[in-house]
Amino acid sequence: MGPAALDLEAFRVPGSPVGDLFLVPDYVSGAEEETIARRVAAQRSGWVQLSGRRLQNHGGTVTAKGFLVPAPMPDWLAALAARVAGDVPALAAAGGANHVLINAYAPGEGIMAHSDGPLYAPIVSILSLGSPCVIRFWRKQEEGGAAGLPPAASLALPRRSLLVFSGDAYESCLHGIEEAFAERLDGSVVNVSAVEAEAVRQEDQQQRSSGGGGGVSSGGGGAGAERAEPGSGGGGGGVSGGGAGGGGGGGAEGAEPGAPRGAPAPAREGSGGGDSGGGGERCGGAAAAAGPAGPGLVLPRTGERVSLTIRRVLKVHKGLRLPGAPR
Ligand SMILES: O=C(O)CCC(=O)C(=O)O
Repeated sequence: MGPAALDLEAFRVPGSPVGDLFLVPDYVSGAEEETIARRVAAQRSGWVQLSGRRLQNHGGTVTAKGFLVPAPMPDWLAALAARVAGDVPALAAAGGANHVLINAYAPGEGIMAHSDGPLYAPIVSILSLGSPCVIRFWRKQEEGGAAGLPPAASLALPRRSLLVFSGDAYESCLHGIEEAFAERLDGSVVNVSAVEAEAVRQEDQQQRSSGGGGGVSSGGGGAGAERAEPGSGGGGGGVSGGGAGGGGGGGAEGAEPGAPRGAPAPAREGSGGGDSGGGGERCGGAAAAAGPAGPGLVLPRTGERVSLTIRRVLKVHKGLRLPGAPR
């Protein structure tokens, strides 16, 4: 018998101004993390270099009209996607996962604010490996022009955790990750305790870097100390998209020129075929208290972060499929 199904509801993030966020710490073990990371790295031909991150697309490509032309995933990835779908009832109810994007972010890289849009079932599962980071959610604005508003909520993502979001977070917000070497654990971060052990005070970091004391070791990762400048580290500076790359597969992101630092530019994602799902709208924090939570508490990126975004593309092409693709 396999492991008992997860009670996802038990992992709903409490006290968040953005609803329908779930975070499962240690979703995979350290050994599993290593194995997955090795397998991801072995897919050498699969990487597409984007501005600000590397990307692999699995499960098929998406046509201009938003249909998935299915292609087989590596067995290990199909098994992982099936496991996640088994643990996420809304994903299972949508028919299971049929698409995975793998993003790799070096320290200092990120992904602009975007929404995933109607291409997908409105439920996202993201497995984080390698390094912690902070994902930020901005409320979509009815009208543009709210550039620079703080996030409505932010969530620290420990490595090996599974983030699931739907409902309010999916429908009403954009999400993004700042291009930061060390992330500000400001007042918008609703779960600082999840990464407390890895967080460091900015003054410590400054002291160490100015004293030539070398890196701040964090979470066993031995991260180089990077100075966080409050209010900086924004991802607005052109994490540009060009889609999921590799022939599509969901994820067209486009930077908004001139977006301020500190708030990634809004973008559209979703179809490769142009539907925005509300992406591209300016996103501002309704209830955000984005001032610093403590004196300069920051979360260093301890190395490359690899994330696996596991989703369901809703429309699957009936006629076209690549050999070996699942039905
Ligand atoms: O890397 C992440 O955690 C976010 C990825 C993401 O937003 C996406 O694949 O659409």
